[in-house]
Amino acid sequence: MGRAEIRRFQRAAEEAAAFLKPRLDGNVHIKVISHTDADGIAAAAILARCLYFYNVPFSIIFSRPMSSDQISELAKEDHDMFIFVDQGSAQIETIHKSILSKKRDVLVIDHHPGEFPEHPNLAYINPHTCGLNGAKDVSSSGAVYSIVEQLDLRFRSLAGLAVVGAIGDRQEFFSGFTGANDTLVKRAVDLGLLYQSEGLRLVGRTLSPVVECLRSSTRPYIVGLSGNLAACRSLVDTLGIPHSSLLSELGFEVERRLADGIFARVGPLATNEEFAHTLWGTLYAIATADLVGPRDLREYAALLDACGNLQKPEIGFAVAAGDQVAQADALAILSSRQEQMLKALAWLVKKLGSFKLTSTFRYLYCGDDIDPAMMGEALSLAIESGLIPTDQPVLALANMAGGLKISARSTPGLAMQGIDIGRALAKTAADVGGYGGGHDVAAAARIPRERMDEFIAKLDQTLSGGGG
Ligand SMILES: [Mn+2]
Repeated sequence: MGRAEIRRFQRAAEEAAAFLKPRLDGNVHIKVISHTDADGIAAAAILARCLYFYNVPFSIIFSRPMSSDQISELAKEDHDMFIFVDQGSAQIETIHKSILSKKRDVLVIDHHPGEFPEHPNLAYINPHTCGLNGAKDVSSSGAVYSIVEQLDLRFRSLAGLAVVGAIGDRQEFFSGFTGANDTLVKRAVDLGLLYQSEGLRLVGRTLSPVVECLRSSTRPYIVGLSGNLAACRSLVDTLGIPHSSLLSELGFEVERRLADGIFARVGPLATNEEFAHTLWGTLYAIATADLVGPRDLREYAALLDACGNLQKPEIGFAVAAGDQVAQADALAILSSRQEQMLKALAWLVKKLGSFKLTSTFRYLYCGDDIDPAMMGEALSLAIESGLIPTDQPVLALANMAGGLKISARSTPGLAMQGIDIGRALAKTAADVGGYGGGHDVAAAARIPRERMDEFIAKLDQTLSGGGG
């Protein structure tokens, strides 16, 4: 992966912009369909800022990737153009049948794999057609940004949101960004739109007093401090840090001392690479007044993610689109999401000894003790906090209405060894009368509850027979 792929992606953005531009004259009514997660919300906000600027009549809806039925319903609505964001590539057949067949225009701005047919009313941008990896190199917010930047340089001030989406989709790695994300971040820093520094990467560093910032931390979850106000107070007191200060105001030296204090507190975890990199590293802050919302990009991503997860994507969208008034609501949503996650992680920490080990993966049966909708994220956070070893894929299983929900997490390192947890889960779930799928490092499935033991045995077989 190198310059040639980035240039191809750039050209795809130019072509998509050329398709979009004549349709921004105010006479084309546009329907935007985006995804209910941080990336989808950030991407929709970048697009909306562009559409507002040109006075384009438009409406937006947030949804999980739409089913065929939903797209057929959508096609009955009277719009001249449909823009699918953070979805659409995998649904192109239905889009073809129900929208393109009516000679309506479609633009697909996505980073998921799919199909890319030619059609006079269709344009798309997708890293997969450019030799880039859609799971790592760029997300849909970066793709939208690449298009609007072609239309007018003023939209460059939205670069921070493009990176927020990438962070939301976990496209920032310990070594930094890759592909189109890397290019985008470096340029935004050069242009003075983003400020890059080093420090404690805690959500809340620019939002809440330091004691509260530590207490509410779920990324990483700091055993002994997260959820424990008294312990956080005592640590901060020991270091002589005023309770009311923001982490972002402490200055590098004090922040470093606090980090050392945290490392001293967590014992053996201090030498855990996942934990260390999740706690301390590169920070990106928005350096332009054109964006409303938290200054720190990781905080911004957490805010949008919380709004999506608590079924209030429109609140996060309002903030990202520039609505100052929506900010208080969004922050309240972020804090209730953090409290939920603190509880889920506290429970998981108590259960660390209950994980079972097969020859190829680790798993925990959670029964009714955890909300299945939070289980996948709780697993990701526990891994990033160094609580669960990642020498093998990790699964959690929980009861849900009508069956068993399974969340699985793996690592890029295991994926490089050929382990594709998404494929393995899809195959094994189907074998026991369920369904599932996802990426090589994150996947989910649903199966009949009574076939759990069979599923575990079959998945072990699948994974030992060549990695799915
Ligand atoms: Mn995405």
